[in-house]
Amino acid sequence: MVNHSQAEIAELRRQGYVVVPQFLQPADLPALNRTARQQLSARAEPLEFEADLHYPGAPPSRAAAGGETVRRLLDAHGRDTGFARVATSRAVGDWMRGYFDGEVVMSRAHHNCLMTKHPRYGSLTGWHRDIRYWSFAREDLVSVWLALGPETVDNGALWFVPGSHHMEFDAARFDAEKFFRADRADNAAIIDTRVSPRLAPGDAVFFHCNTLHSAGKNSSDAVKFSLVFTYHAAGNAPTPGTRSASIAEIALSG
Ligand SMILES: O=C(O)CCC(=O)C(=O)O
Repeated sequence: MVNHSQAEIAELRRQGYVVVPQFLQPADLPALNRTARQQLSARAEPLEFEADLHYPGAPPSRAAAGGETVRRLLDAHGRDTGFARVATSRAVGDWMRGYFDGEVVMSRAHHNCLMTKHPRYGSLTGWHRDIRYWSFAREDLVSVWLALGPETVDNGALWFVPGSHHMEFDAARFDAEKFFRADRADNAAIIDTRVSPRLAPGDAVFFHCNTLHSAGKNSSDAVKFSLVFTYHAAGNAPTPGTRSASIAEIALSG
């Protein structure tokens, strides 16, 4: 019989992403949600603001209406022991060791955050590959996105292009910020194949660093909260001198 996570890993290899329903323990969800809301209302540092990224729909500056809207509560691992427990849990470690076929390390150089998407001032995120955030010997990192509440097209859920992690594109297909140019007909044909999986509270989506993805605006009246962490094989080193190598990584014990 195929073990559950082996089938999920095969799906990730094929599609570039896979949804794992009820990956978080239901008993852990209330505390994770409580902490998420407490930390957001305390505006506990370090924070990233929508206004600083200038994505479509974001307030133009910190001084503008909605300018103090938080996008990411950074360093989720460092900010709360409950978040850290999830990031380094046996369930995540086993899944990632299964994918990488060996020892696994968590990067703290990007993601490692509590992602929020606010009604009204939350921006939409254009099509991109997360590898733009990192520099590693091999482009082989996997993120886990953990929904603390429901995620649908209406509240700004992720969209993915299935199979796009296997596609090869020259640099002209991306803009200066490494967003995949939706204004090109060849790119638009690829984007047309997008899907947005609905996530229930506690569901996870695992996705490869080369999978094209985007996310819409939140047109509901509630903030959406998700925990996001990224992993790579212990033998896949960050490039010295880059942001990826700038902060000590966390080895996941087996
Ligand atoms: O929730 C979003 O707007 C998308 C976030 C995303 O794709 C990313 O951080 O790489």
